[in-house]
Amino acid sequence: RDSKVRQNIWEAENFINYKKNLENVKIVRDRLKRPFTYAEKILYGHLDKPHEQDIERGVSYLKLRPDRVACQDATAQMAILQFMSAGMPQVATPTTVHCDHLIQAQIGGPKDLARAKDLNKEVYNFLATATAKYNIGFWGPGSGIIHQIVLENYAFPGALLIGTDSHTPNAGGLGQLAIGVGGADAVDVMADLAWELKAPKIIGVKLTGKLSGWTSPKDVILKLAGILTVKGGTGAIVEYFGEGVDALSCTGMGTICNMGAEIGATTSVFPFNPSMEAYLNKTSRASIAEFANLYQKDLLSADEGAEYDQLIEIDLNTLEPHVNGPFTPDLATPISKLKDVAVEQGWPLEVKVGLIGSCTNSSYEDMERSASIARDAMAHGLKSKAIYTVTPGSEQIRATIERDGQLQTFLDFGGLVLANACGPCIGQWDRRDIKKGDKNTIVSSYNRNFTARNDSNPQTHAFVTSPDLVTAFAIAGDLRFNPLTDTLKDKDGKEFKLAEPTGLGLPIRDYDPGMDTYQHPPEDRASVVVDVSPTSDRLQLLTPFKPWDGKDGIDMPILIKSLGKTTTDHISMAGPWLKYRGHLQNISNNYMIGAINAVNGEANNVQNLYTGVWNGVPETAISYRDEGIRWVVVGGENFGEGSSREHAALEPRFLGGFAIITKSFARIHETNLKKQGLLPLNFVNHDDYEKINPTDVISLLGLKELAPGKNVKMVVRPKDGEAWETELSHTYNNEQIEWFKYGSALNKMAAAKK
Ligand code: MIC
Ligand code: SF4
Repeated sequence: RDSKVRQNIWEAENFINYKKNLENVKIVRDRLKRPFTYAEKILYGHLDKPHEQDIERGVSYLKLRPDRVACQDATAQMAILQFMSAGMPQVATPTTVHCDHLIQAQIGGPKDLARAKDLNKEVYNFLATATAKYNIGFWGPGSGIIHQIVLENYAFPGALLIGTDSHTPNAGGLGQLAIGVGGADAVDVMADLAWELKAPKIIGVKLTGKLSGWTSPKDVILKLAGILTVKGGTGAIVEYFGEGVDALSCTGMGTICNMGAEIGATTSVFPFNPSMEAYLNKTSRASIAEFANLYQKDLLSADEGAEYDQLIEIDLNTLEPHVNGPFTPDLATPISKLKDVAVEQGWPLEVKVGLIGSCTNSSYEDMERSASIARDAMAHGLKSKAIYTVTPGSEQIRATIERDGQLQTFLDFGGLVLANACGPCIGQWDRRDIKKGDKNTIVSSYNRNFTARNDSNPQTHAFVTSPDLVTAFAIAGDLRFNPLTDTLKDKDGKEFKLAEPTGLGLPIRDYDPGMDTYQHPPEDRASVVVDVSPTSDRLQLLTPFKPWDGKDGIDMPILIKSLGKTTTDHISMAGPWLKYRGHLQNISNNYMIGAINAVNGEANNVQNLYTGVWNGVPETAISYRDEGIRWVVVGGENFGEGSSREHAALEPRFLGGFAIITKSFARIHETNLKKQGLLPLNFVNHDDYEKINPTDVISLLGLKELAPGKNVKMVVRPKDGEAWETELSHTYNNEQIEWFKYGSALNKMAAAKK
């Protein structure tokens, strides 16, 4: 148990710290004297100060020391720009950057990749040089999607990882606690500060029975999303256990953890088990598996009698395949009901496009199962009726399925193999089969399906489900098709039923690594020059925000009162805007353009309170800012749900916003707002949201006395009529209040260094 085992095959200097982790757990156990869940062991094992840390689930802020940081290209730009302002020679915690979000799907893998390399040259060059300079591992375009690469290379049981992407929890499939954060949080850890997380509650999900037939791991999380809804996991870690766990593949567990992001969970995790061992062995990490086995009982699983804050049981024997959507990932419909519901709801019945792969579902097992369905259809003379796209999660998966034949099957089936990248999942999709505004249905094996996400068409009804079902729908071309009960007609008009999908969890031979896409930081880093052109429209160095002037916010206009769901895709749209992720000024022109104005039910059309002029949201914000007028935003429930993109917080700060007042926030977005020096506040009384008119002005009083647990006084002054007063709550602790006072967390960090 004392051996030195490397964390991965890429970094010779980083070792696994089980011994230290276990010592920490013992310290905390002596203090709390109770059994721990697995997630708690990982958290407490990574405490900065286990002796003195306050620990109350759902209450205390934990100070943690993560093992590593991972960033994807769309968020890494801003993270690295912030890290550069911190003025450190290199990162203090092992970090990698992954190029996956900026590749647009158009005509197929190799050509799309070449096009992306050309279009994004400046950004890739910035990331390649900055990573080299600051001692960060760099996975270039074509290497694959961050979460797949992390699972294949960096994740290990018992580790704590933070990643600047909300689907970082994918690595929970390998027993790691992997948490999505904003870039500013990542910068703290890169700069050797402890990372802060509100001690999560733990939701236990007990799996019994065994999956079979058309049901797959994805259905566990689709079902759970239906039970818990998009905010049911807020402030909690979902920890799986029970005998049903052992029959799942490691990548299947990854899928379940990945989409835990859609229920707002801090992360999701499975205890170390034989499937993880098998996966580690197959991915050249047998020594880690062996080492983990030595710690399985005391560190890498829950204690007997561990208590959960909430308990849910799912019986895999009776679990049906599910299809979730449209427009929200928690609208879960079991396949047996889908036909009726779809007709009743008037969802377009023709399936136009089936998309498999993405970070959620692109394992060898997923590919093999879908290929088995495609082969069966082709044996009956059928091909895909719908457009069918395949997104391998990594170059390793692509190369392996090319070698083993599944890729050829997809091509024969009529499929289009896209680059190893996010592609249509994040709106990087040059879709041409329909016109913008046409009502239509697409079905994917992805995780998210917010309005307009994939193709910028608000009329696209996007459903998420398993790759198996996507493939079946693509063959039938109809959303009413239930492969468990319905027949298809073969080429001679004879009826037949598709055979149940089959497939190995892992390839028989070792994975084929494919092309070499990894750049290790060089020995001589001092001489590396990082270029940011002052005239670039894609990259812009950051200027520190001004500190708080010590004054209350008085009579501030409401930039927009947003109606209904306000996700990060509404606040800072992706797709075409991804190209400005390194340029704060340019990307700010998309602020809230997808949000619906409560006044007129329209997107991106708000009225300037003082001039009466109707204009876009960013334009109106800029006109307030340039007049020196601070403004607020009013919003509803789970505001900022979805992505980790901190642009959704940087933009309102850059545009002169002061406070964001909502019924509730999604975790990452709330932290991002605090870090950038905005005030995220919540209505104590949810009815106040209704009471506020967008033409009212808002005062926030007593901010000098802002303190943990103490509500903020808000006075609302309507245009005509009496002013009224109410209270807003917040989740600030003392240190975070400093971020507000300094103008941002980064300003605070810079001040501390002086
Ligand atoms: C997403 O799935 O929405 C993204 C794009 O991966 C985001 C990150 C981003 O906006 O850059 C996420 O999930 O955090
Ligand atoms: Fe990329 Fe989609 Fe995964 Fe986000 S959810 S990392 S956009 S594949």
